[in-house]
Amino acid sequence: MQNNRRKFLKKSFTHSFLAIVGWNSMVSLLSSFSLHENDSNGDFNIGFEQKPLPYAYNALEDCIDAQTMEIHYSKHAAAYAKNLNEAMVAEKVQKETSLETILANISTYSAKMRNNAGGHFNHELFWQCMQPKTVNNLPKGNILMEIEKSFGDFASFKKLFSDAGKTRFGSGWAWLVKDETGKLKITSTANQDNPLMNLKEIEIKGTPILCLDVWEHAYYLKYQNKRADYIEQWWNLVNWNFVEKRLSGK
Ligand code: MN3
Repeated sequence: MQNNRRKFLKKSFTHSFLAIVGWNSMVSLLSSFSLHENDSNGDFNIGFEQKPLPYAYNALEDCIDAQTMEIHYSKHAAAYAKNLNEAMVAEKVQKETSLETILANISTYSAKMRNNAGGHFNHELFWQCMQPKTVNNLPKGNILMEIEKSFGDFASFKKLFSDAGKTRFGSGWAWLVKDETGKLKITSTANQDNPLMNLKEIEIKGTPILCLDVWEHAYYLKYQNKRADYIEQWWNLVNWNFVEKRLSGK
């Protein structure tokens, strides 16, 4: 009896409450509660989202097919962003902390943070490093000068960078970085590691200027086991204007 009476009172209270304040107010009241719930995590960074791709999924055909781009961006890379945000909350990372700062201190975080902070940073940079295919796609200006200064000529640079991608065992990335003295260097990293991470496995550290994803998910549908063919085609896509901006720190 007591229980039924309580239920009745609760029900009629809810009904009269809704009748007085109206459904819309109820909805906004509820959403303010859920906002408040998020606010209890408000000090933690939950803000790293994927930027929209700077081109359509099919814009990189015939070097990278549309299906590969769609799965790569909307499934693989999306998962890194989602898992990064989960790790941010779980590990109570302050909201203002930049991704670069996290990467520079990655040894103090979990494996989940390492894989997904790296995965998110690497892919966001990778999308920007590409543009629709250009015939005779070569660097010019400042970036060409710096490449020639560090590697002799563009052909030598291209071979060294391609080799870094081809010889990376398993999954990983090839990188052109600017080290702390401003010198350009080529390196590669395993899995979703990158040259910003403070880990002993990272042989060459520096600011990433250009990167190439050599995970099988980046090329397998079109190229199967022929990673070298994918890399050769990829050179047609490099957005040298963007690379130049990375070089000058813009
Ligand atoms: Mn990838």
